[in-house]
Amino acid sequence: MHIRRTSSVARLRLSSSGDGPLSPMLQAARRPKLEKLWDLVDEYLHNDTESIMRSMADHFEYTLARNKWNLAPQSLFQAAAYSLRDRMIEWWNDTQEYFYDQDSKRAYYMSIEFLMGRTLTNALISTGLLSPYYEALKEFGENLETIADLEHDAGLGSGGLGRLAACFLDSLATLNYPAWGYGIRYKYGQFKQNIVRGYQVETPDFWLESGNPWEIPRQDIVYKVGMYGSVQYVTRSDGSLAVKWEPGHCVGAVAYDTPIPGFNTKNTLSLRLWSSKPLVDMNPEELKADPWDMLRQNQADEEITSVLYPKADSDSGKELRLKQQYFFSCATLQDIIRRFKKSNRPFAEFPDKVAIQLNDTHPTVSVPELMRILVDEESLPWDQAWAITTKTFGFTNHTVLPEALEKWSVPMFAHLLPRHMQIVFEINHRFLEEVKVKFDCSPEVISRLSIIEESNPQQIRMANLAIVGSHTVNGVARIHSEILQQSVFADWHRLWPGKIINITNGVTPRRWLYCCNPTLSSAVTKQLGGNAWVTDLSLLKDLRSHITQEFLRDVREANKVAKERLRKYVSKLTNGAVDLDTSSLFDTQVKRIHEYKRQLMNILGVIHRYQCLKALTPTERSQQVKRTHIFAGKAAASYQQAKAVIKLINTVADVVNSDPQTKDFLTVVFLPNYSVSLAELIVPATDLSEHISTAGTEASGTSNMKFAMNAGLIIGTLDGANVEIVEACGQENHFIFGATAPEVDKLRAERQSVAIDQRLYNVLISIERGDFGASSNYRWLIDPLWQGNDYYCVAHDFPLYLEAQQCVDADWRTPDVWAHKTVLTMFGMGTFSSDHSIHQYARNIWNIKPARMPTEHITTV
Ligand code: F58
Repeated sequence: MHIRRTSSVARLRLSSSGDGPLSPMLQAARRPKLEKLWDLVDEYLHNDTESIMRSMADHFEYTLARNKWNLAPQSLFQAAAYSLRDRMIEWWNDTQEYFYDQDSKRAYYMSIEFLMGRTLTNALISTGLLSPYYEALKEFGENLETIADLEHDAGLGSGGLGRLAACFLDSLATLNYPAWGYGIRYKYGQFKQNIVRGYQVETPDFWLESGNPWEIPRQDIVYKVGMYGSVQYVTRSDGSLAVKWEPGHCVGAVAYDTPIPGFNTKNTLSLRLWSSKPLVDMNPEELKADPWDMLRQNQADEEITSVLYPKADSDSGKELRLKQQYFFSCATLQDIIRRFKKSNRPFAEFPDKVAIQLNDTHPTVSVPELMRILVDEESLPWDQAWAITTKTFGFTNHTVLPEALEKWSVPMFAHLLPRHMQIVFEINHRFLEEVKVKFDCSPEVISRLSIIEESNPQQIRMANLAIVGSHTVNGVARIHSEILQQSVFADWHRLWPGKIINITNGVTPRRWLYCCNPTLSSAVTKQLGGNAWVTDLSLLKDLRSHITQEFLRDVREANKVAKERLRKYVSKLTNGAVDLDTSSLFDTQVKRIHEYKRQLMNILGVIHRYQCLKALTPTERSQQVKRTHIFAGKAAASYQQAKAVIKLINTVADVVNSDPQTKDFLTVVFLPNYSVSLAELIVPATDLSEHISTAGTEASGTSNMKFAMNAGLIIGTLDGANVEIVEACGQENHFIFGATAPEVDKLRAERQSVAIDQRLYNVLISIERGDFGASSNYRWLIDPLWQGNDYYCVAHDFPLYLEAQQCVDADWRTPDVWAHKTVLTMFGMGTFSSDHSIHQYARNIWNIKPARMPTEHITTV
């Protein structure tokens, strides 16, 4: 079979950087010369097993320069990745040309984090090339799963916010929306977590160690990013005064593109990540300086994109973070504007062609940056520039924790970005004037609304800037958006009713069900008579009314297969020391370690269970539900309380797993270095997952969705997306407990001291006694409980949590009841696909339409 492109696509192939055609003049100049080249480029690569083997062999020899004597273990993975990338590039180029041709409005998703995980298996499944690659590797005597395991996770994020961005890209591509992801190409991702004698020890995660075959460096796409310097006033030819920022130093932002394939569509999007590099010729005055100083400066420039979240405990660390944010915003806006300008439209039409989403406040300096470009460089009047800016940006909030709302000190900001500081003051001044005129606000309200906090030194409240600078603000689950409206951003909600909306998060069913749980997926496909559910998860609800015995059996079987896979992983990890009992109930809590997520309550509950088991006779013990408690998650390096929780979990694991009286009934494991690929292993193997944050603190949570989609039950509080999940799947199918958000508010307001339940008392005493090593390790955790200084309401919710766990045990003892609940849960998850969320962003915030590339231009010769 021979496949060719038609001339219409061939014409579009003339682009230089893949995201827009060359000017007609350049086209005319180049076309005759390169005719033969275009003829060859017009032909798509073939996808039969033999052609794939050929391309892998070519990459093996020519790209990687390998031969039979220097076969690195990674090389087959890399050869497979490069050959697949070739195929994705063809569709990526065509997609960009198609969007350009259609003159589509594009959405730009700006995120400081993208937690992509591994790419190979997902991309093979999306492109429909799994089977020929499987065969090709088999012909080479290799197994696809083994090869896929060699890929290093791209862990450019720390949690839900970054993983959400990755799920959204998958949905945007799958749903054929014209969109781009923009972020930073950190050299080091989130640190690697090692557990040494129970403690978390961080080492750098140099994820690029063996190269990154997915990315395409665009050394020709480099933008100049200025910083420091001063502001000059110049007179224009018409006599008006213009402001000009003269940066004191400039660095370069180089683009690295990663193709993002859609599932079952040829549309392929791009994630563009920026890397910093020195720009010596842009800083001529520095040329005179000492060469060693210049070298140090160059290194400092390269360091801007070195690590995700540089330590912010010093002024220089804080400045580096702000530098990252500005660097990212400045390069992204230049790129977006360059693309917009190709259409020769006036700037007034910018918001008709461009929607930019600020994923949390990290890219918010984009607001004054766009104003600077429009006012200072494009000479637009302020009001027009402001109208364009506010029609362009949307802002997503991901937290209600006051300590997580970003602020930058005015002196530091003004030093790094003097012109932006002026612009922020001007935005604030005009905004507050408008508020005073239009609304009858008290001085207290005005001071809360102000972008500038009048502290010493003054601070810029980035959330306030993002709200003022955007047309729509959204929370990420219903309860979270209500809290934003009624409490965190209540003043704004009164000022601009309707501006704060909700779009509940979702997760991609491609990665989080279809790819990570093939056995369960096959069962669903069999039941529905096809795999349309992979792109339309709402089809699952049709299955709720006729649950067959066969399906229940299939679900149990899938769970068994996944548990066995996890058992093998843990056994290998622990050199055979821990052999999980796959017939036990797998109870899992995997997420960032944070006080509000209350891993502490979970492990205290485990200690209570251990104490109960110890108090029983051997016969009584043998009648108890066998359990495996699985934990994973990283603690921020400077977060003492979270690190103490990790130490406690590991020590409890040591004690419990080696106690001959209990070890057959209770196992505890802490799996180090939680990552996307580890989650893919854990999620399908879990019977019960814990989402037990203090009500009103977790914005949404997304792992709750992953577990439920994989037919796992939830023990949880009425917090974040749990509320909507149990509403959709039936509260009776889950184990909901604890104070509600209003009750938590009340507890805190009344400063009620909660009496310590006898069971909690026994657990705390046992920790004090040193049953789990020196109690001094855990002072951070237990003293606040003894002292009634229990902000996250652990003591209040503990007894309720234990009761909920008893209900879990009761249901587990009746396997039919349990199985029904798991299936009803899975079938209720239709609206928690990120596809559902993305459709809402597209309709309610971005106003963009799908643009699916027609595939008729592929002709078979
Ligand atoms: C998370 N936020 C929320 N922040 O905690 C979670 O409820 C939500 O489901 C998810 O966003 C997606 O909306 C989150 O991951 C961060 O990682 C912060 C980044 C900046 C430093 C502090 C953590």
